[in-house]
This record gives sequence, C-alpha cells and structure tokens, in this order.
Amino acid sequence: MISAPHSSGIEQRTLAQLPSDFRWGAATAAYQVEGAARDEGRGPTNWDTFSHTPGKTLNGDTGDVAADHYHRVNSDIALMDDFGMNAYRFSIAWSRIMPSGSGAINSAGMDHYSREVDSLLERGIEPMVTLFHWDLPQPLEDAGGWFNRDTAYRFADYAEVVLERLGDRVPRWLTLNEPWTVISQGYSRGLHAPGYRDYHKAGTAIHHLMLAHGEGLARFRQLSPTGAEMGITLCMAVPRPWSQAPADLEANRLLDGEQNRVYLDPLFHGTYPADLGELFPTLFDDNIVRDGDLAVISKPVDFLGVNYYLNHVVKADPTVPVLGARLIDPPGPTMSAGIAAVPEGITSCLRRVHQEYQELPMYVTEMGASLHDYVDPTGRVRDSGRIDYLRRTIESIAEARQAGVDVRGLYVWSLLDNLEWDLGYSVRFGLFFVDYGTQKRIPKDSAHWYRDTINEHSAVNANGGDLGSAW
Ligand code: IFM
Repeated sequence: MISAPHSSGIEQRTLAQLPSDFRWGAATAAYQVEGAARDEGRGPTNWDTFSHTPGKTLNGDTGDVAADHYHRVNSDIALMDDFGMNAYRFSIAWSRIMPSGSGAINSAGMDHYSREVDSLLERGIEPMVTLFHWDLPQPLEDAGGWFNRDTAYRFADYAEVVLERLGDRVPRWLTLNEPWTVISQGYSRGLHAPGYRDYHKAGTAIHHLMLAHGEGLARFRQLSPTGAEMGITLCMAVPRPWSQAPADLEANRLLDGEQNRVYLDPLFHGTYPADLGELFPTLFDDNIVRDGDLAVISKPVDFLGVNYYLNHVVKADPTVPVLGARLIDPPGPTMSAGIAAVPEGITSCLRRVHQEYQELPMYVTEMGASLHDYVDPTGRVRDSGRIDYLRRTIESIAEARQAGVDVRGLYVWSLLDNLEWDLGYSVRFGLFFVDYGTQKRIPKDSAHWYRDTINEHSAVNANGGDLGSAW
C-alpha cells in the first residue's frame, strides 16, 4: 500500500484512521456570530451588559451585529454544504427562548432555531447544539448568576423547553460549553462577563454550573428524545511542570486541578478533587454542595466534547497571587490570541480521558487557529498558518484513534470570523473571512483545504483505506 500525502498534506493511512462517518464540522456560538441583539424578542444578556461597559472589550466591540449570522443563517449553511462539511455545532441563545431567563417563552426565537435545524437537515448537515455558551440572560445575572443555585434549575427549565421542541431532530446535545472558561475568565480573572475576580468564591459558581449540567441531563433523560445523545464540552489543557522540583510539581498539580480535574472528577468520579480545598473552599462546603448533588452531576453522559487550545509549562512563582505559578508558552509560534500553536496536545487530552476517566465516544468540539488574516490584493486570504494547524490537528486526532480512543468528529473553531469575547474583532478564527463592513464571506485558503481534506477522506474510505492506485 502506498501512503503518500495528497494535496491536504495528510498521509492516506492517517486519514484511513478516521471512520467513514467521521463528523467534519465547524462550530460557532450565538453571541459571537448572531448579532440581531434586539430582534424578534431576544432579551438582554450578561454579555450585552459586559461588552457595553467601557473598557471591558478591546475597542469597545460588542456582539450587537457580529457576523449577522442570525439573518444570514441560510446562506451560511449553504456555504458549509458547498465546502463539504457534514456537521455544524452552534449554540442557542437562552435569551431568545426565554427573554427573562425563566417563565415566558418567546416563540419567534424558538421558531428561528427550529428553521435552522431543518435547513441543516435538508442539506445533510448534522446539527450539534450547545445549550449554554456563556450568554446568560441578564435577569438571572442580576439575581446572582452562577453564584445562585437557582440558576442551575432555571437552566434545566430552559433546556427542557428546547429539548421538547428540537429533541427529536438534533442528534447530539451539549449542556455547557467550557465551564472552565466561564469560571477562570468570568469569575476568577475578571476578563469575561460577569467580570468577578474572586478565586475562592468561584468554587460556588463551578458547582452551580456543574449542577446545571446534571439537572439539564436529567431533563433530557426524562424526555428521552428519539435517537438523541447528550454530553458536555470541556476545555482541556496540557500543563507540564517546568522542572521536577517539588514547587513546580505542586504548581503544576494545582493548575491541572483548576483547569482539568475540577470538571472531569465530578463528571466521571462523582467527587471534587480533595487537593483543591484551599483554592476552591466552597466546593467542600455542605451548604453549597448539598447531599445528592454529585450523584446528579455524575450521571453518565453519552459522549464528551473536548475543546483544546492551551499547552503550557508551569513554573512555581510565589509572587503570582492565588495560584503561585506562572504559565510559560513552549518554544514555537504563538497565534494572534496569544495562544501557543501546539495542536498535538489534543492527543494527550483525548487519551487522558480514555485512560484516567472513562472510555466513551468523544468529539473534538473546537480546535482552531487565531490569525491576523487579511484579504490580499487578488482577493485571497492566504492563511497557511491555519492550514498547518488544522493538518496537525487531524493527524493528532488520528493518532488518538490509533491508540484506541473513540473520537468521532472535529468541529473547527470557527466557521466564521467572530467576536472573540474580550478581544473583540481583533483576531480571526474563521474558515470564512467576514468583511464586517459588508458582511461578505470570503472562503480562506483553509476553507478550500478543509473541503479537499474531507474529499480525500471520503475517497480513502471508498477504497477501503487502500489508495495505492487511486492517487
Ligand atoms: O471563541 C472561543 C469560544 O467561544 C470558546 N472556545 C475558545 C474559543 C477561542 O478562544
């Protein structure tokens, strides 16, 4: 068997590791792409408030218009189809379904997502829906946000409404996207909405997010929509100690706990990591974590979504408040959002879940590269850095499969350039360039490359993995 790289630069035997029904998708999130912030009954969210507060986002950027995906969803779906994708992960804006966060339902918002699901299905694109991708209805934020236990139950009510309407048409559901980011950026470091800087109290918000996941999953099991599965997406990182010195090992343990174990352990082991008591004391307070909560949180999921971006070396540094550690980027290029470009780390994230937690189906629900893309005088966006990142991503996923991990799909972050939260529109993650002045979409070189790769994968499968004569 010849195993030569084809135009994607990926060896055929590598593509042959991916199953024939591999999901080749892209992902977005409501607040980052939809715009239409005041249309069709949408209620205000904590991100509207935060982004409209001077100084909170770069250049004061907001999601008011974003990529106008709310109005352009059909043509965006057509683009995905044209570019060979068979899966789309998007989030529902809670405040479009329940503008006050609870109670009255806004049928216009519900109808919008129902039509979106139908358009995807008509084109053979499988929807994966995230129920909470960070935009919390403002009335719930006003009532304490994730510090308030009641928010978890309001989430379950909202999830039930959506599941009742769309459950049978959407095969894969995610309760939450990246609870770590909500906490680390929104509750500990103050960079995202709602902007708190309190590590110690953040444990309370962690627990209520995890409870929201568990209660949402319980409603899903009660409704049991035909053919549908539910999971959660975690943002996993690969921290490594700077040295074997006890202080570095300890700092690394803490950082790993703060990002990975504090979410994985309750989901799969039904406990919070005992060694995080000092960092998140309320996770060990019976008034916060009540009897039975961890049993709800650890009910089995059908699959796990893994987002991966961060890879760093951890060095003890007592001058750094709370964590007492510095994160050092490994040598090599850094992307425009200040993230080290080490896509290979996804292999160890996937293998870790498989080996230390549970063997279960996994989807890479986000990976992507942020660059300062621009349209050149010939009209092209030559994002070779993103192509390189995605090629290495796919090779790393194939490596995990070879090691026995049941990873079933990749959703590139992101379909479109969008609002990168506190960084505003200053960095671009999309496969499609968005000209924000005209809302024109321009396929970047990476979009063409992704389509070629998907086609190559189909051809590899059509030949039973042996392309000796086909290329
Ligand atoms: O843009 C975000 C997304 O909302 C969640 N995951 C990480 C992406 C890039 O920072």
